[in-house]
Amino acid sequence: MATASAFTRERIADLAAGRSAAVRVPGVMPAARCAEILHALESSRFEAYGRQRVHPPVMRFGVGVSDHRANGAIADSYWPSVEAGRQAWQDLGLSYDPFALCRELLGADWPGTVAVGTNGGRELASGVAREPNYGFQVHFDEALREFQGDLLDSPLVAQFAFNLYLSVPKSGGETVIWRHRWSPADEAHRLPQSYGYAESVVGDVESVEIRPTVGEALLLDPRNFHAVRPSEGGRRIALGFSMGLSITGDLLTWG
Ligand SMILES: O=C(O)CCC(=O)C(=O)O
Ligand SMILES: [Fe+2]
Repeated sequence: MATASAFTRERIADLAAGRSAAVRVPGVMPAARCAEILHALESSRFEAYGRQRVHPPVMRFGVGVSDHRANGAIADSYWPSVEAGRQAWQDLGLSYDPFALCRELLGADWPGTVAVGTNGGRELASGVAREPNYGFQVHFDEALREFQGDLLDSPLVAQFAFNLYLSVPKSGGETVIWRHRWSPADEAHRLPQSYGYAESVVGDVESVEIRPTVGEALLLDPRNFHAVRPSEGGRRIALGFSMGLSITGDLLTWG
């Protein structure tokens, strides 16, 4: 786990190569801007992720492809909701696109471009605001396992998860990352019908616990099992999206 003052190409390369588990960049988004985005979101209606799969419930504003997966492919229902999500973000009335700002931060030092990924030429969603007040179960994220073939038009060689914290609770809300990647035996620890695993799946392997601060960005290797602890005393709201390193050398995002 590294703390840096910016997303340098070395930090991103370290993550892609599996040399580090996460990079945190505190204060990368000015507090006033976080407050502005948060203010716009606070009066908006968040929706729950699919409640069967995601329990305890996690609220989100915007669209995630994980809720639109059918037989290892993107379900048809995804595309109209990408459009609706885009409209909902526009209706917030901000004079900028918060996800475009995040992509700029990520691309400041990267030799290739940072762009929203496409599938069949269509742009995927650019991201969500997530509110896991009851936490996230221990889980991993890996498009190569969740989808058959390539999720994006350009194949990926590494995957990252990006979070930018707009609001953090008084206590709790820590992100925990374990030095453990999925193997078939882990399925014995799977929670029924859930995206998550019992904590026994990680045993006593090395872990890092991160207590996010407002304006901080965290880029992690989501192949490592990770979790978010329940929050107390305040909302935990973060901008989030997935990102891949494509074979072209570009960074491609999706929500
Ligand atoms: O909210 C966080 O800190 C991490 C959420 C998460 O599971 C992810 O970004 O993949
Ligand atoms: Fe995750």
